[in-house]
Amino acid sequence: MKYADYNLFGLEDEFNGYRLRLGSYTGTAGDAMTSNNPTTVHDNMKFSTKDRDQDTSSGNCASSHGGGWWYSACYSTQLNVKGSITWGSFCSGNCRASAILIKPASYC
Ligand SMILES: [Ca+2]
Repeated sequence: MKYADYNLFGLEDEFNGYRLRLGSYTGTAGDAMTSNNPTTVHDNMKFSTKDRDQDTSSGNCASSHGGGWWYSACYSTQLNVKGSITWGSFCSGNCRASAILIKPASYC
């Protein structure tokens, strides 16, 4: 079992496509959400679904890869696909389970 902890998890509003804003990473799974590769990064990407393509690909990543996520073109992590969970170099479609835990925090 491994984990990735981001000290901030924020989403912009609907007008801004529910763009993901992550803070600093600590953990053991690797920082697969904030890749320097613009085709696989997730931080600062809008949320795309099959019927609302907001990714940076010419295609539709949500249609091609099993559903909604903060795609670029397309992904290095994918936690939303049953039987095909991927996290960077840690696992490629063969992680058994994932959980996203979010704790409310106050802004200063
Ligand atoms: Ca697209």
